[in-house]
Amino acid sequence: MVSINLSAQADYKLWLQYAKVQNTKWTTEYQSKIKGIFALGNSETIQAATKELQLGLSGLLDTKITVQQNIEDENILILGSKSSLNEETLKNLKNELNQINDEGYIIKTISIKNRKKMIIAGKTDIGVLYGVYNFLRLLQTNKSIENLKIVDAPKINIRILNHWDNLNGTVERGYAGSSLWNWQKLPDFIDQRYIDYARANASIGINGTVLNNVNANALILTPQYLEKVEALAKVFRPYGIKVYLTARFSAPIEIGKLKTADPYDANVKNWWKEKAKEIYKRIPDFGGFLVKANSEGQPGPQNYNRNHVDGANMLADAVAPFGGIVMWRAFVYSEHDVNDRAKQAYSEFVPYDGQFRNNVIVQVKNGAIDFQPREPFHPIFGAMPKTPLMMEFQITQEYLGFSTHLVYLPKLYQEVLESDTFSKGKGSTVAKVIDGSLNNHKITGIAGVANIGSDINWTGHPFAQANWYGFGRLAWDPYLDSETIAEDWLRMTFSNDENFVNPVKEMMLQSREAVVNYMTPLGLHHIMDTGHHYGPGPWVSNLSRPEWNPIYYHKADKNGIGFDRSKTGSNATAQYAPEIAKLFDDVKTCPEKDLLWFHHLPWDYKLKNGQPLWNGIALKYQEGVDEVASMQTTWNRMGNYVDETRFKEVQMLLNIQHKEAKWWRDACLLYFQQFSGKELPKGVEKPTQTLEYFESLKFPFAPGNN
Ligand code: BDP
Repeated sequence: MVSINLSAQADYKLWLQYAKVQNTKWTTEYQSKIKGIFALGNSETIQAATKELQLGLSGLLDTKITVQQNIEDENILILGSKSSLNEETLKNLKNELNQINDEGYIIKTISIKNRKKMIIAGKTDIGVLYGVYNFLRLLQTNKSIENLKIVDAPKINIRILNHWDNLNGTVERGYAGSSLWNWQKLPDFIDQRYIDYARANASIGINGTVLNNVNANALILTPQYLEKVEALAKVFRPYGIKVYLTARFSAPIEIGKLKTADPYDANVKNWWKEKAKEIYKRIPDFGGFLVKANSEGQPGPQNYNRNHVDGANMLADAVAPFGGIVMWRAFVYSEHDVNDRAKQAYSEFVPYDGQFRNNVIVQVKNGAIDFQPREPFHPIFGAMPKTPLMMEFQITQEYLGFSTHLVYLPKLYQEVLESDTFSKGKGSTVAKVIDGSLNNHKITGIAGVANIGSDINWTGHPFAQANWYGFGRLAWDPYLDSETIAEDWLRMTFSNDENFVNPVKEMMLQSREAVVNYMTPLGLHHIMDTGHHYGPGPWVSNLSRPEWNPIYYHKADKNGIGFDRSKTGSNATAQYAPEIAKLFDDVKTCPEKDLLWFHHLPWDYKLKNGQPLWNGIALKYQEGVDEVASMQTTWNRMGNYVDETRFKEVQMLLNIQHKEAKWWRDACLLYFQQFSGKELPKGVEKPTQTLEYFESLKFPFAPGNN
């Protein structure tokens, strides 16, 4: 029978479902404590906060919540920032206000004239908005709101999405449809999606967005496009989201009619100064520029024999008068450099430590290669104490199954953030580097390469929404546990039923290790098919740049497998602090999860569990496949807790993931088996196709590959 249901809407609402609270215990408590809203102030932000509260509460409590006229009423929820609070309230909140920064908030039960009420306050209206979203989260996740006293503020200043969106509407490494930005219809047509995008971001504390691809097109900086950017900035402003753009280094030539883009040239410097002035005239709170220079063919200062410092500082000087910043990427490697690609960014950038202007922040990917299912943390994080360093995570799943595979990425992010650089002794975690606390930096930042597109559910996979959500939560507080985040997300997005939350949370937490196992176990990396990075391609060896070929990374031969980055090899281990270098360098202490990242080992090398390496690899691939099967089993039991549309979507996607996990296992094992010359160990399923078959598969139209 054909059934029509309208629950496709559910996907669209992300974690802001505001579904009716099911448990009457909570409904009773919430209804008794929230009789109405009283908003102080009338800024666009306060209006947005009030509207969101009304929307949220009316859904959660299934009753209309009114905006009160009288602040004296009992059990009302007051919203207001410092400048609009009366003296008595300010006195009451004095301690808490001292503990927060400009974006922080307080949610507190107070008594005014013996009447209890709750107040959501901040130093600024944006703080209030964040407070509202967090208050709603309490209800969405069925927490008590009795005698509240929550004091919270973000630990990182710049919490930003990087959209790799092109002006023609395609998204580089985007697997959720086309770009959200309808450049053709902007500035006059404001899609409701822009507002919902801003709401979703504000709800998790994201406060910046780079609208366009790092592989930049200079046209975005022309008046024709700046007018459109201005319109988006206006939509995002009430939600505390600043707009940033990527700056193509050769823009002065391409759109400025200059002969050069040399950062030492006075006309070039001046061109950027004027350009900055022009942008800030339209967008006074413009955030600044993100720059990919001299990387993968992008132009940069080196085209003029200048260096990254020259380039970054020139742009920094242009935006400094307006309070702008430059996020300069450290993702560089060169085909002319014969050194291990994993070492190149460090070699190039570390000598510049301390030379950048103070409105420059260097943006470093989490690992030294490129967003792999697992990478050890990037050694730069422990090596540039005098430079503010910004984390770049990838939310879009370029190397992790696109938008088809369920992989809960906050688990990966947490692993990186918790890694200890030892740069100032034990406890010098990556989180402390990027939140500025370790080296005392004022500008701090974290970027996520967005997984958002025009798909109804925004991210292609319903569970990929959790990666956007989790990135935001970790950007706000990089010390949060990914498990807590998964639980909140599930409760807000689907259901508070423990029979749903617990098993599905386990499934999410397991999913990251599963993908590592069926794609790149034991430290293997970058063996995806090249170009589009879809599926396995460990055999690829014919690309012009050696470091674009998977064989460069796994180095499998008769003698063994793995990239020797220890002292006997490329010595990349020496880029880490001595304690870590030693750990990675010695095959006996190197964590097995990173083994083949740092070592080339014989096929019969004995693993900790006693298995020879070949068996260990094969068993890991099988484990990955089995883990996906167990994810399927879990999900198949969840039909009663989820609307039919999303239930089926996830079911179909998990089926594909299972097929693709087997494809990965079979293709990689058949390929490596040519070198190991050994049988598959017991417990590993026999491949159903030949290696030739797997090698023959071609995907000329794989998405995201422009
Ligand atoms: C790689 C992507 C490529 C990006 C590049 C970057 O394959 O599309 O342009 O990184 O981050 O991961 O600049």
